[in-house]
Amino acid sequence: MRKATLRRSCAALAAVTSFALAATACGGTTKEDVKDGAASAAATGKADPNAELKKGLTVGFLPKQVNNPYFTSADKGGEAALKELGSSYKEVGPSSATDTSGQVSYVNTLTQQQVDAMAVSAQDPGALCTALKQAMSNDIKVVTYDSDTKPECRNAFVSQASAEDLGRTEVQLLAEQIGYKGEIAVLSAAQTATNQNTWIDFMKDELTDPKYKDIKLVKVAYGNDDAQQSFQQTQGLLQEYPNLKGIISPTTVGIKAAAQYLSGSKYKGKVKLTGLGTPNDMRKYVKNGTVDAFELWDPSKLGELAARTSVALVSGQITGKEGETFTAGSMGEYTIGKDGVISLGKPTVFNKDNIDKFDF
Ligand code: RAM
Repeated sequence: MRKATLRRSCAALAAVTSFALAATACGGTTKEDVKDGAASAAATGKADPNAELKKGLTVGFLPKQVNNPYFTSADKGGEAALKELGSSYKEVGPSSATDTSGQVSYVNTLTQQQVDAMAVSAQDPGALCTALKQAMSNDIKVVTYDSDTKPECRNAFVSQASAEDLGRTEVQLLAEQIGYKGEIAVLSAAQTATNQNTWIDFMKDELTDPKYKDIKLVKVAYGNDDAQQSFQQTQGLLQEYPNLKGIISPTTVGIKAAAQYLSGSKYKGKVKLTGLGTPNDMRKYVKNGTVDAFELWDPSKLGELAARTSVALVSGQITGKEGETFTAGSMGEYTIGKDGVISLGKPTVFNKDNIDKFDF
């Protein structure tokens, strides 16, 4: 049987039976490219930094939500990098950021299709674990980007920035804007989102510093990365807390909807808003005085780094262990940190002075 046929029949077997059974029946030869660096890394469990980067791979991107402009931009970065590296890109994913079972099905689909690697932004830290472990046991490299799962359920996590920095700086930005006094609220994405929940934990910790003693976090609301729900949640916050002085929205969908609500209301410029948004979404609200400053990283660079990490893993240059290094093309050298985390870098703070320099 030719290897390509073997791959297909094993994938078909995996589709109708359990993955464990399929892997056994296929004698562990479900992938044809057991050679070069990847083979030596698999055999020794050690990274080979000099292994040649493989071409002709397929990397599947599975964002939290396909119709979210943030992920469109991130995944385009991944697509361009894969093209440059001579590999193929595909994107699958749910249209709602709260469709966790949909995400699980997409992981299984990518596994059945025997992609070489998948880059996943997890809607929930635990829900995808079993499916991701099955993917890894089928010799598929799993990278999370943007929003992580548990460390044992993936090979590496490509993080947008230090979660601690993001959580703390958002509180610092808002505290300055409201003069360190008053009630504040958070408008988040989905209640289960790993990335937002990690940032919110750091925000709460930052708020325990005595310099914020006159600031009170009154509520964390969830707009589920849905424009309409986020808009309504903002409206609800202001009805429930008429003395609210500020909102932090650590989601590009949430901050845009909150800005839209505030800019058309009597609260414009009075209730301060910061968080994570794209300069293109937020430009008009910065120019019309609704928003002073907010932050973000370049999503396309995040997608590019996820793609380059996936190819480096499949090629055996890295295995995901702390201390390993690799060169991510023109992005330069990256070192894998604790728990397999690779950090993109520092976010940018945008305000009226610099926002026109950015186009994403
Ligand atoms: C939304 C998503 C994404 C998050 C950004 C900031 O697009 O929730 O996961 O990283 O906002």
